[in-house]
Amino acid sequence: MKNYIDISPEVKQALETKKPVVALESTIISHGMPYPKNLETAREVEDIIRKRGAVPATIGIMKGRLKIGLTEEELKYFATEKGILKTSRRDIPYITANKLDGATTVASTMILAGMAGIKVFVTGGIGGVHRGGQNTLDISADLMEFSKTDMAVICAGAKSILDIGLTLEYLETQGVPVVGFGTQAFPAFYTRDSGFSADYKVDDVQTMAQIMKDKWEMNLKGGIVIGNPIPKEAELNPESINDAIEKAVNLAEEKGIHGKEVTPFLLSHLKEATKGESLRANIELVYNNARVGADIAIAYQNLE
Ligand code: PSU
Ligand code: MN
Repeated sequence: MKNYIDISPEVKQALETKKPVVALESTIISHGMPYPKNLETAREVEDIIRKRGAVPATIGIMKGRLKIGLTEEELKYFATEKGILKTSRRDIPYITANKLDGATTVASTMILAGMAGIKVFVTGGIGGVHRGGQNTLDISADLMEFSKTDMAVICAGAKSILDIGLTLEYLETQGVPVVGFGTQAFPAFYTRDSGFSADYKVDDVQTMAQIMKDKWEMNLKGGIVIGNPIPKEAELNPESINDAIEKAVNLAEEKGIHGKEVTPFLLSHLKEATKGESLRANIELVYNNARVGADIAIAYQNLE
């Protein structure tokens, strides 16, 4: 495995000295946000994590090498370079074999972070069952990954571009705990309450860390979805954002957009439709997840 992985000096030292490390994905940089906001956000997220006392490890694939921890220059590369492939589990071996660049999704970031021994991962939102997924079988590989890879994933829930009810059903079937951090409601990314309930409400990072430790010590394999709602002051108006989402989903269907293009199309369309409001909300919720994720990583490391 070592033959494939490059761990940055900062992350390597942290892992060796048992400091808390927080993984970050690169699809959100290359395919989730436009330049230069993507780069600013990626840097700021890393800084937030460092300031709280943990070490960030942004993950991606460069020229076929699995990178755990990116330099400033490498972050910029992911933020600006065209032709970086959106990489989920299925794509990894093709990309390494052909020495290509890949931005990692939630699924593939979980895999690569897991290879490096990281247990906590901060993102914006997870993929899920797309609307109409019972017919199209468009179910993000993120969900399957939660049944396979041991990782606590702090997110702001799942966007209502998805069918959140079916997403939660799928996670239940796969045996994946879905926790609301400080809330019983499963959050809906731009808004604090999806109308669906998380399995459990957990109010503090110590309890969260104990759940992680117990799950993995008992060899109950897999990930944990930690839904951390967007801060109140950054939340979008549920009616207007859901209306915009409805229109975006219909447009994607009309245009025949499918497969891995769907999520990036919807995100960029929503940004236009909301005059940038959706992007602002997206950035704020990621910062909020970085704060909570760093604290969970620290609490977990203290238990170990
Ligand atoms: N949610 C966001 N921004 C993103 C994504 C999700 O708010 O950029 C990305 C994540 O990388 C996630 C992926 O893993 O979209 C899911 O894509 P798909 O539905 O094609 O599996
Ligand atoms: Mn899909």
